[in-house]
Amino acid sequence: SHDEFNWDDYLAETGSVAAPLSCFRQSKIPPNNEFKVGMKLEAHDPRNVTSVCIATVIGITGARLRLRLDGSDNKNDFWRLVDASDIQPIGTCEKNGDMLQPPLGFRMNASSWPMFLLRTLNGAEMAPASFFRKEPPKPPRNEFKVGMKLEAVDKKNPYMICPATIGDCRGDDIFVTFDGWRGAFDYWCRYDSRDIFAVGWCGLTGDALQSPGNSVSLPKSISNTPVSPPKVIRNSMQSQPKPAFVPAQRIKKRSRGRPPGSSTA
Ligand code: MLZ
Repeated sequence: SHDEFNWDDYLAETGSVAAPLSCFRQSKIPPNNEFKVGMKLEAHDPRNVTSVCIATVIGITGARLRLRLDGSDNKNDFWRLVDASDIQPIGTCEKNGDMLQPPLGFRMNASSWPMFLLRTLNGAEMAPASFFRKEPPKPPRNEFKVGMKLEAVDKKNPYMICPATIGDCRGDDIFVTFDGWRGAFDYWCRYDSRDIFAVGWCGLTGDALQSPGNSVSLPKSISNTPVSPPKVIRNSMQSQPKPAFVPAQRIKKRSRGRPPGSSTA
């Protein structure tokens, strides 16, 4: 439609550059997603990564799967690329001599796990091994630079992939800032995170790339004066007007977060 977000226009209007493909731990061409809703697979429990659990595909979005651990509630869904290293066909765990574990917060008595496991797998449609793709290798080093644009998973709303800018780089860590959201969703992650993608990724996978937010940060010197209070315009996602194309990080000296594990001393 006429007000759809367009990277070419946005990069031109903001005078910015896209982070090169070689920066990302992603395949250059997004992997095909052949999974179907209802299929079962093995997944490491995101809240207890040493446990391998049974998961069901609850939804499909681009090259990602929305997963729910069998025996868990519906409040802890997680999203994984079809080439994620922590999902595998059913039977892999046993082949490795390991045991399938109940998810953290298993909704039944632990003693009922063996029977639950039998029942959940009985007659289940298992995702074939050919649907799982090999995880791409990590780029040898962090090649991101401050100001580069990318598409990134909003970790607070992990079904969303949004336009973002590299706000800072420290060693192997990068600060992902979301355009037009005044820092509310920003996070540090490693340069080889599977949650960040090159500009154009969503266009290739068919994912709905969100539009930038429309919040504009004014410089402190202006926003602190009584005549111009800090302007925060936040519309609902349903009715986002065309973004102002003023990346906050260009006009505001940001108070940056710290990379994980860094000391303030
Ligand atoms: N409903 C939320 C969505 C924000 C998504 C931001 N992504 C960077 C809100 O409007 O706050």
